[in-house]
Amino acid sequence: GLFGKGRRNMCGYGALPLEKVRVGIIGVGSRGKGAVKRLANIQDVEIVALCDLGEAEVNLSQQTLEKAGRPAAKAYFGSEEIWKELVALDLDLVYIATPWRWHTPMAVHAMKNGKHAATEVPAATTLDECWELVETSEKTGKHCMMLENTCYDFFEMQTLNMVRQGLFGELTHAEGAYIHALCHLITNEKNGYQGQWRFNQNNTKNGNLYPTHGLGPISQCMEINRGNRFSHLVSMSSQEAAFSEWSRAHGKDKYANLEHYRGDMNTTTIKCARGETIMLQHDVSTPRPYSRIHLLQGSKGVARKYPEPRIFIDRGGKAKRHPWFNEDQMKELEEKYEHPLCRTMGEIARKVGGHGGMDFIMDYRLIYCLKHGMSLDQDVYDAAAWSSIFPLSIDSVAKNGRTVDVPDFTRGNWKSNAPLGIVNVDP
Ligand code: A2G
Repeated sequence: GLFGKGRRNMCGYGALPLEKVRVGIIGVGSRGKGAVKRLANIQDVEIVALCDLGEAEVNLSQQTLEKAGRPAAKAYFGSEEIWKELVALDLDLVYIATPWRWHTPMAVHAMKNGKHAATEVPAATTLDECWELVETSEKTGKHCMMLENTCYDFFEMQTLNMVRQGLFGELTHAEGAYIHALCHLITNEKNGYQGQWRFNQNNTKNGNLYPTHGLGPISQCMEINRGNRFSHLVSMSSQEAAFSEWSRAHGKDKYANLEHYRGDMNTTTIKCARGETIMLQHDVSTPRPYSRIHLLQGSKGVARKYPEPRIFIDRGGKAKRHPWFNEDQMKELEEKYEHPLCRTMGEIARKVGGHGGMDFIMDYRLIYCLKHGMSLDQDVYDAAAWSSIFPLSIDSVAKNGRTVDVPDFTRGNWKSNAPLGIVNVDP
């Protein structure tokens, strides 16, 4: 309900149920075109309109709709402002997969025009944007979900389930990351990020520029904004080396001598109100295997996803050593604790795809919650808190690693907000 003049608590908030969810998608490039395919595979979704700067991108997604036996969507392309025409249509949801700097302006505009908003990660890149999302969602009563797909990956969902059933005891520490060698994409001037926007971000900002893939699932386990919150953080970046070396080795010397390019590895330590610590890393330069780490440590055990999923739980007894569980024990745990949503949706999710299925589970669940007038698994406070590490880490790095406070975007409601609904879903 309302908790102040024109202000609702959006945590646990359910909007009016919908029979069909009419969607407009802004941005159908490398990320958005997959969303078109996934949403076309979900019942009671109507893809009303598509928008992109490029006509070719829109046409490609029209073909996707045709292949799925869906009617053609209204098409918008050709100018930087044309997305506003899409937002003006009769829609329930605006789905945003554009470069970072557009996420907040588009989500805010959508909500102000009476639509729910779902945006790619990060939802915001400044604290002002974080607050703007929160205030707009509260004032309009429209949902604003950040599309953090990693929250719906199979091991993340299983460990969330296990955390809630107390298997790891009391959580004390977690580690997450976005470690992904992206030099080839960041320096690709033709088929990389439109106008090289990701290079421009990395060339002007030093901190954790992509905090949410690692942080989202951990935050759900630690009940951030629902009994817990981020309190403060410290952040440091290493020197830059891998990006310039890679560029030199690949004949791209113009990227090899940049003065302000982000340091390779950023490490941020976040302290939570209940006491837990979170170690969060970002590195999109170094040639090393992909990792989001996803380590959860409690008083009774530990789980860690990368390089391969491992779990250990202390079951008492006299053991002095604590070896990772073997394959049989891992299988047993999976059978017992696989998240119900993965159990029912896993097969079709793997078939439709999107990072192995998690993207589909995310979209399916978003539509399900909207249809049933339920609160979303990721609300505007999560979008704000998880994204805020972007500007806050930059701030701490610039101050030689000094402590920076994380704002309480719930304005105190984190103390009484109910736990996350996804833990006991009945899909
Ligand atoms: O690489 C992956 O697909 C990322 N997603 C995505 O966020 C983006 O950075 C992309 C490169 O453009 C995950 O790692 C889940």
